[in-house]
Formats: sequence, C-alpha cells, structure tokens
Amino acid sequence: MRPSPRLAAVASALACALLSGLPAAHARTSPPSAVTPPPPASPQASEAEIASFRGCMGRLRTAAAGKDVDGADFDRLTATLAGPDMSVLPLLDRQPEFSTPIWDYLAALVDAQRVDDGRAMLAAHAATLARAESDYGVDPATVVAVWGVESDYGRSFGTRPLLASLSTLSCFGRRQPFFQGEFIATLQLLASGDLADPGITGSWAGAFGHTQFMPTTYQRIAVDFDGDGRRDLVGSIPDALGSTANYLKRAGWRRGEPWGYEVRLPAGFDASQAGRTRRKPLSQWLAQGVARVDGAPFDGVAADARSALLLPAGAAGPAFIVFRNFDAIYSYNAAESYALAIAHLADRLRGGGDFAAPWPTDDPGIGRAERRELQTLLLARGHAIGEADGMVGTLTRRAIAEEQARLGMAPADGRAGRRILEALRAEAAR
Ligand SMILES: [Ca+2]
Repeated sequence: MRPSPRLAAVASALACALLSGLPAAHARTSPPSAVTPPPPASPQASEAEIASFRGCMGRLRTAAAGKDVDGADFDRLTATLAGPDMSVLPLLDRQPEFSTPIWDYLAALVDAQRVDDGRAMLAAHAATLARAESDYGVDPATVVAVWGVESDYGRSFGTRPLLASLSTLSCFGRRQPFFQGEFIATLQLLASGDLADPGITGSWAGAFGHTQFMPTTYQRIAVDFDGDGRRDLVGSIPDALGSTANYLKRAGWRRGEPWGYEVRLPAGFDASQAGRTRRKPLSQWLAQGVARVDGAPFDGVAADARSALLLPAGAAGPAFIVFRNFDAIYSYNAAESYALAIAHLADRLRGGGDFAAPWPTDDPGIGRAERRELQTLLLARGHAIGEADGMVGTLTRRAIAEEQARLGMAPADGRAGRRILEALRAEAAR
C-alpha cells in the first residue's frame, strides 16, 4: 500500500483492511470498500489468450468431472464463456489508490441509513433471526450487521459475472490454483441445484450473494434455513441469515458473550501492549487500570477471558478490549477495521450510541447521505461526476480536490470529509 504522509499514522492499523490477499479460510477475500475503486482498464483478449483459455477450460472440464460436475453440466454452465474476461486481471494485483482512514471507513459503513435499515430488518426477519440464535448461538443484531456490511441488506451483490471472472482467474494470473477451486465450487453449486442461475454476479474475486461468501466457503458453510431443499444465498434471505450465523459459530462464536467494549486507558498507559493477537486474561487489563468508558462492569465474560486491546487509530483515538467473538467476526474477513464496523453496527442496532472517544481528526468522515449531499453540491458547481449516488469514486475525488484547491484547503487530496462538505454547503447558502 502507498499511504499518503497525512495518513501514515493510521496506515498500519488499516494495512490488513487493504491487503488483496486471498486467504481461503475466510468467507470473502477483501473488505467491503468505503470507496469505489477506479474503473479497471478493459484489455481485449488476444487470439493467443483465447486459445490458451480454451485449452485451460478443457483441463478444468476434466478436473470438474472428478468433482461431480459431469461434462454435460460443464458444457451447459460454461456455454457463454467463449473467451476470458481480461478486465479482471488488473484487479488481482491492484494496489489501493488511496488508503482510507478508519474514521472514513466506519462513517461509510455504519451510517444512519444502515442503522435504520438494519433495525427494519431485525423486525422484518425476527422469527428467522430467533431461530438462527437458537440453532447457532449468534444474536440477531450481529447477524444483521454482517448482512448490512456485506451486501447492504441484499441491495449490493457485485456486478461482475461470476463464472466469467473465476474462469479467467483460473487460467491467468498469479492465483490460478486458488481460483480453480473457487470456479469448480461454483459449478458444483449450480450443478447440484443450490444455485439456479449461471449468470449470477458478484465481486471480481468471486464473493457473491447476501453474505458475499466465496464459493468454497458457500460449499462448506451454507445451510438450507428455509427448508426448500436448496442452499440459496442469492435468492433466500433465511438461507443467508442462517448461513451467516453458522459461519460465525464455526469460527468460534460464543453464545451470549460480547464482542468487546470501548475502554479508557489510565494516564501513562503503555500503548505498545495493543494488538489483536497480544492477548491476556481480562483481569490483567483491569489490574492495569483499563476500564469501560461508562464505568460499567465487563458483563458476559469471565474474569480471565482471553482479551486484547485494540487502538485502531493509535493511543489518541478510541480504545477497545475485544474477546473471542471479535476474532470470530474477524475470521469472516481478515481486517480489524472490518470487524470493528460489524461489531459497532451490531451495537448501534441494539440501541447503542457512537464511540465515546473521538477519532483523532479535525475532519471527521461522512456517511452516505452526506456523501450524496456533497456530490449534489459538486454537481451544482459544474463538476461532471455522474449521479449523486453516495459512492465516492475517481471523478468525485478529482472534483473534491479541485474544490479544496480553489478554497485553499490543504491537503487538496480529494477526500470526502466533513470540512469540504461544510465549506461547500456554506458557500451554496450564501
Ligand atoms: Ca433454502
């Protein structure tokens, strides 16, 4: 990653969030992004690449036959894959163009809209969520928070045709064996009838459906929670909610325990003790003077519970003691910022408020409603940035940078934050 100097202080905390590694044990391969990545170049496949792809598909056809996908199924499901989709390859090695401060990441993922929508989902699916808690031990707010962060409650599944992306990544690029497993798993899901539509779309790397599982995770973890005989994480909300709870249970979730608590540190505390894997019994933190921000007891965990201190923005920002259930969320997607977004959204869905400690910035992050307002202000100033959709992409960032420069704001980095929003808002009101 290439953090800008201004963001270097939080870069290490976010390093995991921005890695493009593909750990097969995780449900997905990269965190939901708070920003829209720049559009990839769309190189056309050469004749040699098409020939290479066809040879590769022949080998995959043989491999799939050993995994219950017979030749007729393979031919039917891959009939539209005449050549590779080379536009997916640059994404495999893409470095993030911007590093995202944790307060921007959380502002986008845990905004008023996602809290309101999540509370509506808790009510609408109360019976299913109660059954998932009974069967797997995971509470409704946590399950709904995962759903909200992964796919915005089913609104955002990803737009790339899954079989085209996975077949291309199976035949080109640096992770071919990994993606061959994912490609064949997708074919198995289609051939077995769990999934119906070979045209399903997802992320470029193959995460798809309500829960954004990778296909092999789907194979291992998905459950038929509505009892129709199919495990359908695209078309069935009950299957998606049950499967999310099953994932967390398998990842070590402990019924009735909290994910963690926001804490305050005593004066002179040695912040080098922080780190998710630097675990100690809770009692040792308490002996050092670590306390919950509201002074309440650490309910729901034993005095010697395995716990770690997180300082996502360094010692000057919010601090958290986290337990095993935080690690279970982390296993869904190996990024502390991601796990904190889910944990915090779950707390908000239960009626909790924002963190007690402010982030160490004088330019806080903004949610999607404010991002749309900022984009509307940019459009009114003549910037051709497309629709005010709340997604901050390359065009929006460029327009923000121009406005920051015009207003003498430094750095003119194109970041969508409160300061540029308020400046443009004040100007428009004059
Ligand atoms: Ca089902």
